[in-house]
Amino acid sequence: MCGIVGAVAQRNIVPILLEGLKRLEYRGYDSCGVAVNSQGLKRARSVARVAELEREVEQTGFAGSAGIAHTRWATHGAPATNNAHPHFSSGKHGENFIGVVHNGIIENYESIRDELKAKGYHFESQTDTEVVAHLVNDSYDGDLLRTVQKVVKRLTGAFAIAVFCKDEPERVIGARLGCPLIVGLGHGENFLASDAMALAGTTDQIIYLEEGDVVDVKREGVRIFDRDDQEVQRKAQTVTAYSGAIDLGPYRHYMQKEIFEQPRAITDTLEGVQGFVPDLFGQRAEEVFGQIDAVQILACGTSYYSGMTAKYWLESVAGLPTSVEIASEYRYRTPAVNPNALIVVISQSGETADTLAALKYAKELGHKHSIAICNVATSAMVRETELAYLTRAGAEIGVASTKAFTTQLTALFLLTLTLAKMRGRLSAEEEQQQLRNLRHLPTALQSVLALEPQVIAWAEAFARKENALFLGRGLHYPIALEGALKLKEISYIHAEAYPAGELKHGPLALVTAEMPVVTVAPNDALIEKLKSNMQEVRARGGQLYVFADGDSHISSSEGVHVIRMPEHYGLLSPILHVVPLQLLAYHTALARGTDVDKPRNLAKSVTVE
Ligand code: HGA
Repeated sequence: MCGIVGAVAQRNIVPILLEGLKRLEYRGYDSCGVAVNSQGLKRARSVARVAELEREVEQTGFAGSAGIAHTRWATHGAPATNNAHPHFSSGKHGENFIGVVHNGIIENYESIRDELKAKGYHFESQTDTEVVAHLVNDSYDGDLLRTVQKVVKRLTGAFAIAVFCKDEPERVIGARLGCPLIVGLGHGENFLASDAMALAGTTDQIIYLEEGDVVDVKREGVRIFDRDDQEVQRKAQTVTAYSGAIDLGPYRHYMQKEIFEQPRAITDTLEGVQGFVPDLFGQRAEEVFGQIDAVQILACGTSYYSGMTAKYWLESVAGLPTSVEIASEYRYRTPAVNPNALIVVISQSGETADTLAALKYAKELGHKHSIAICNVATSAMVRETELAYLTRAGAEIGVASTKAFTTQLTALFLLTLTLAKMRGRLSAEEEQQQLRNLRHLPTALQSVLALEPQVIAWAEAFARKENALFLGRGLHYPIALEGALKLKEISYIHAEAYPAGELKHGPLALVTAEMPVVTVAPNDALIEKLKSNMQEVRARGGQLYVFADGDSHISSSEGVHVIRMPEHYGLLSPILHVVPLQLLAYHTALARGTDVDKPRNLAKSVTVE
């Protein structure tokens, strides 16, 4: 989603701001802009890529030693130049007096806009952001820090902002509430960004601001104030995790690179795992796990599907009643609360706004225990849960999640077996067998990745379709859902997934010779049932594309195309079966010529509601 970069230095900071924006491109955006304070505020904005903005800036010889920059993913107002950030405010202090960039949503912007319009402020955009610029201008009392502290108390919603002022050329003020914002410390220069990745190569000394913080960024140092305006010290951390993440290596796209990184990502996620012990999840895990009698999973998108898969594991292996709910639904309803249910929040970034809000709501409702499954150690979600398991997928840049999903599944499997063991449902022998299976998983994944040429052959046919159905049963129904999501996200083909037994209750009406039906066919207890469902499709002329386990005796025939997977991998089979679906989506998108890493309308860390 939107990205913020800000800098105050002695040198020209425009290259740093633009480099920061490029590093944030992976989050997805529809427009971008940069502004500097150099004898007045100047800006350049574009609805094209950052590279285009850079060309524009080079041509105009734009330079300055304090500035702010932004990649926007529109929530209020179309992706258009006048809506791109930075937004400026002119008024009683003169032309272009205040400049603002903003991530998130100002919920009370309409009433503030009406008030400011009545005072004569002119609005150039349809964004909620512009009210912040005019409000700071209107409230300005000669000190930008004090003014921003006052202004943020009037704003409701979730936001991170960076603000600067024509009259205070060596200062940028940042503030966060509900959206991430970090400070980067340099030597005689300091920075702001929405994500440490933006500053990779500039500084690795990072301060993670806390909810309600306002920061005064100057060349000689930074001062941080909490929500009560008290000056506070926040510790800087050395953040090096991102170096190299942007290097594509031999791959054409980050998504392809990340699909092929999965064996490594799972190996890293399993590092140090010698058995299924509570300590893996935090010091208090043994005590917490001993008190729970159910599990409530909250997540969005792909993470929701990893949660759905975990439900099958948690109920059948650990014997724990498990509910899975989309976070944006849960946060607005009145659920019947079992305070002893463990809240499990799942998010790649750990900053997903809906999931964070659902976690907060669950705590307000009286849930006592929570755990985050997350890929970013410093994220809000990890800070706000009692326990955590960090996946070690490494930075995921492709908008369509791949390695984050399989490492989440790995973490959730560890959680399941740990709970099963504590509840006396895992023998020592089974524990050893499951550990062996986990350790062999990266190798098994390599043999699935070797199927890529066969998947490419299918992708040619899929690229000409506008619809596809995905079928799975049991543990692999969420995998069918994830396969359909991947295909729609990046190839824009309409894809739906159904539990195969549901076909006859409706979707069978869609099946014709034009409809490719992707079937996830592990050789598990449901295989015979699934074969009957496949017959139902064939009888209506549907074209089956089946990913069948090597030992499942499903072979190709007219209208039945089969790619043979390795032998059935038991409970961990979903982790293998999702990989060819990722490859199918990737190669279909490639054949259709879409922007694989930055699909239209989508963004990476979904930090707005
Ligand atoms: N509401 C602002 C910023 C949107 C945002 O943070 N997206 O991730 C706008 O629409 O410009």
